[in-house]
Formats: sequence, structure tokens, C-alpha cells
Amino acid sequence: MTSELKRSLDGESWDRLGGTVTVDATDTSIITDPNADPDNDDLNSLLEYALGTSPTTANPNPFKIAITGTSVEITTTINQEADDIEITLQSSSSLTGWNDANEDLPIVSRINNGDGTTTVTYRSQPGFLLTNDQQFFRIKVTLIP
Ligand SMILES: [Ca+2]
Ligand SMILES: [Ca+2]
Repeated sequence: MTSELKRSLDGESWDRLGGTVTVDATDTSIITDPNADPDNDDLNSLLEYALGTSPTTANPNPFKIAITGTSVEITTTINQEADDIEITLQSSSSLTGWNDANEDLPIVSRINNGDGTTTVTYRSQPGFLLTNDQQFFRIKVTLIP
């Protein structure tokens, strides 16, 4: 993966550049690496772009897991304008292998937050926890070439 993200000064938008990274000259918080985490909030800049959070302001991780009875619900924000990435919810029972979780946890709602992000909710069927004693979840973000 190469650095392909540009962040505008207003913090609102990113633009895809052809394999290079630039930032506005007056922006001192240079974003040069999608794997970097300049605000130290444990979200790298690619994730921040995908989730619609600021790469230069530490923010709580928007990826949340909740349990209701025997059902699992996962919510996250997604950057509506990021059309050059693919976001996949994945699960694992042992952290050694990951599977797409689309079938187990389909998207049940999308709420437009009015700020360029959408809150997406994934939810399992009731009983999911009865058949899966241990599950880990992650959001996988891939830059589309
Ligand atoms: Ca960060
Ligand atoms: Ca951040």
C-alpha cells in the first residue's frame, strides 16, 4: 500500500492522489503515511479517513461492540466521501484467521450524521453468542487500486 491520501486544511475532505501524498503548505500536521498515527489515538490515518475522523485530533475509537442478550451489535462511522476504499467487517474466534462477517452480522441500519459521516450498524441474529463462545471483530479497510 502506498500513501494515497490528502487531507485538506479544513479537515473535512480527503482527496485521492495518484500514489503520492501532499498536504496544504500551511498545514503543519503533515500526513505522509496512511499507517502513521500523528494524533496517537491508535487509529492510523487510513482508518481515520475511512471512518471519517480527524487524523490530527485524538478522538475516541468510533468502532464499538455491544451485546444485547445473545446478539452482537457493532457500530462505526464511515466517511461518506471515501469512495476509494473498501470496508469489511471481519470476525475471528482465535485471532489467527479472519473471516468476512457480512453473513453473520448484516448491516441493519445506516444513519446519516449530517457531517459527512454515516453511522453503520451491524447486528447478528439472536443466539449468535450461544454458538460462538469467543469472537473478535475488526474493520478491515482496503484502498481500492
Ligand atoms: Ca490517529
Ligand atoms: Ca483521530
